[in-house]
Amino acid sequence: MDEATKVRRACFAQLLPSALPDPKPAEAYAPSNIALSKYWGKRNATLNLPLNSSLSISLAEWGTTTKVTPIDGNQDEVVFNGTELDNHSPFASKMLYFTSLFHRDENIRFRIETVNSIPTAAGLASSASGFAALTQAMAKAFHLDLSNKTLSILARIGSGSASRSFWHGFVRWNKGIRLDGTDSYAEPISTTWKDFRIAILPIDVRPKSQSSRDGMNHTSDTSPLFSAWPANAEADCATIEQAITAHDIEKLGETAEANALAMHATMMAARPSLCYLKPESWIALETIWEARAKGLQAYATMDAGANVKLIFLENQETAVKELFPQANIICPFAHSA
Ligand code: 2P0
Repeated sequence: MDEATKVRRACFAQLLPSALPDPKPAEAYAPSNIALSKYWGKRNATLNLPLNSSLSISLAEWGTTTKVTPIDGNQDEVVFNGTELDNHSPFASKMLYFTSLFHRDENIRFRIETVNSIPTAAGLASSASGFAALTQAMAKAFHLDLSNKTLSILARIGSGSASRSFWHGFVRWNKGIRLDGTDSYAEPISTTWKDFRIAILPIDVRPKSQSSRDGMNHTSDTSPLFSAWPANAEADCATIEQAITAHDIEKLGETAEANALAMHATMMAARPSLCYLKPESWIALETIWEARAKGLQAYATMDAGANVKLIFLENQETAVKELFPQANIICPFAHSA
């Protein structure tokens, strides 16, 4: 067993009972999330421990449902959106590696069925909701009644952003300082903001050329601008949390947009340069900036891909739709009291 697997297994062992009962079939749903202040850079790559805290909004019914079923035979089975995958494909091998951290038993086999409710055409690949749903389904399969905090720690080991997908609404992932990561988990922010909206502008829905994991590592390893990022991002996270509590969309939007652009600046300064944004992304940004100069109150954020996401309130929805008829608008608090 390689060193990284030993370390990850030790973390799971700390949080799970030493003996697990026989698994049963189980299913779970987790929403995807968009970071308003980003996770970009790790203090520990084995456990996905971040250099800075981050803060996200969950995407309500846009997410992942995962069903795990124990099966006989000598092969696991992985199905994604109805298509049976080769177990050696990148998606299947990541899922199967993660389930093995749970059960630690060479002889247990699962069928893992993952369905994304996120329209493929929205170009929003989601390892966040995928790992969060899988973590929850595996916990249920082994009859474990784990807290969301524990689920968040376990899912983080699969993919950092998954730690934020156990709640609806706004969620903050605390970076933590411990070496074993037991203080690096997410927590919900108790503010409900009914008229808060997020829109996805699909720009390039093909798989990206470099994974976020590789892009993040390449940026922190080679970008001369990266040293300024963690403290800046930590401060943005705090400012955004204050803005949420105060329902201050201007402060929230301006800080989130600046945070995303700062993250992209660190990537562009990497050597060789990394740029996920496409000409159409820049056109969308120009359009937003021009409209904002004329009074539109909408702000942009971009992740490790070309798509642009908009942040605004319900009273700007008509104007946003006029400007971007292709926008997919999400109401993150539609179902909250
Ligand atoms: C975020 N992203 O905060 C940032 C912004 C992309 C840009 O979290 O290596 O897939 O699995 O921990 O979680 C994407 O990174 O990376 C991400 P790993 P992950 O949402």
